[in-house]
Amino acid sequence: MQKQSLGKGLTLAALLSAAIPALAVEQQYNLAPPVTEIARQIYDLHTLMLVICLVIFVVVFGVMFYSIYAHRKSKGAKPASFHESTTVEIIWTVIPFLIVIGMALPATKTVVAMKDTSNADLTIKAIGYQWKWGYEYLKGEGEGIGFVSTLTTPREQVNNQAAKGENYLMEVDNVLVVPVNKKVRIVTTANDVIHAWMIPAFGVKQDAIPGFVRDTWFKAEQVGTYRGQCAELCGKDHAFMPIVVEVKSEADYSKWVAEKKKEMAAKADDPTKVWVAADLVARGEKVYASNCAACHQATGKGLPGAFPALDGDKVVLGAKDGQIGVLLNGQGAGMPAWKQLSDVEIASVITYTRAAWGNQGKGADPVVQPADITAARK
Ligand code: HEC
Ligand SMILES: [Cu+2]
Repeated sequence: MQKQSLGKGLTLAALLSAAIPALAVEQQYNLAPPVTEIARQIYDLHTLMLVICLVIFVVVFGVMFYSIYAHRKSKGAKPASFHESTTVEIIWTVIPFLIVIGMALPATKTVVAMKDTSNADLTIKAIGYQWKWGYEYLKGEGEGIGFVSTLTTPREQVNNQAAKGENYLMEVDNVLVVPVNKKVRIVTTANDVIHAWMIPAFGVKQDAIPGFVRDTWFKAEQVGTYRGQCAELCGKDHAFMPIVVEVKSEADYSKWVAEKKKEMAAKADDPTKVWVAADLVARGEKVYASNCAACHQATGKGLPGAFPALDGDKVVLGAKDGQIGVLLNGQGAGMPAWKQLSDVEIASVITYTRAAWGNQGKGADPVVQPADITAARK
C-alpha cells in the first residue's frame, strides 16, 4: 500500500523491499509494518497463531499420511476395532483446550489494552461524513483546531483519463497531524451512516456510528505519514474517503499547531459582513467542489434517478428560504443536512448554485448573504 521507513517494526518483508526497491510496492501480502505497541502485538499474535496452525496442520496430516502409508492393506494391516477409548477422548479434549487457552490469553491481553483510552495526551474527534472525514481537536495541545479532510485524487485518474499517482485514492487535502510518542485518543462518530476509522500501521480500526460515540487510541513511535481508509461500506464513494495521519516530532507538532491556529484565525469569516456577489460565487465554487459535486456533479446535472440536477432546479431558482432550508435540514433520504458548514460557506454555495451553469440571471434572490443563514438557524 505504501512505502514505510524501517524502524522498530522491522520485518523480513520490509527488509527485502528496502534492499530491492522494485519489491516495495509488491509486498502487500502481510500486515502493515507496525508503528505502535498495539500494532506490534497484533502482528506478533497473527504470526504466533499462523505458526500454531501450521504446526497442527503438519502434525495432523503427518500422522494421517504416515498411517495411511504404513498400515496399508497390501502390507496386511488389520484395523483395530475398539469402541469408546476414554484415554483418546481425554487427549483430544485436553490438547485443543490448552491450545485455545494459549491463544486466547495473549489475545485478550491485547484487546483489553486496545480499549484502554485513559490518560490520553491528546483527544481528537473524528467524524465520518458521506464521504470525507472531519476532525476536531478536543483536548490537549492544539485544542480548538478543526478541519475537514477530503480526497484530493483528481477524477481524471479515477476515470482512467490520466495516469494514476503514487498515492492514488490515499491522499487528502488536510491530513490529521499528531505528535510522536504521545497517547492520542480518537473519539469516533458519524453524521449520516456508519463509517470506520482505520490505520493498519497503528493497529486501529473503530466504527464511527451516527448518534453514538466510540473511542480508540494509538501512540505512534515513528515520525512519518500513515494511510488508511474508511473500513465500513458507507455508500457510493466509500472508496473515496481515505485517512492520512502525519506523525510529527514534538517540536514540529507545536509549530504546526501555531501555524494552524494563525491560519484559522485569518480564515475565520465574519458572518455579519455583507459580501460582494462575485466573492460569494468564487468561495461557493470551492465549497461546491468539495461537498456537493460528488452527488450533484460538477456540471450541476446530477445523476438521473439518484441525484437531482441543480442546473435549472426549481428550488435553486426559487425563493432563497427554500434552498436555505434544504441545506440546513437536508431533504428526503438522500440529501444530507449541511449544518456543519459555516454560515459563509452555506451562503456562498447557495449563491454559487444560483449563478452557475444555466441558472445565471434566471431565478429569484440571486445572492444569499451569511446573515440570512444565521437568521435561518435560529
Ligand atoms: C450524498 C449526496 C448529496 C450531496 C453530497 C449533496 N446532495 Fe443535494 N441532494 C441529494 C439528493 C438525493 C437530493 C434529492 C432529495 C429528495 O428530494 O429526496 C438532493 C436535493 C438537493 C436540493 C433540492 C433539489 C430539489 O429540487 O428538491 C438542493 C438545492 C441541493 N440538493 C443542493 C445541494 C448542495 C448545495 C450540496 C452541497 C452543499 C448538496 N446538495 C450535496 C444528494 C446530495
Ligand atoms: Cu465511510
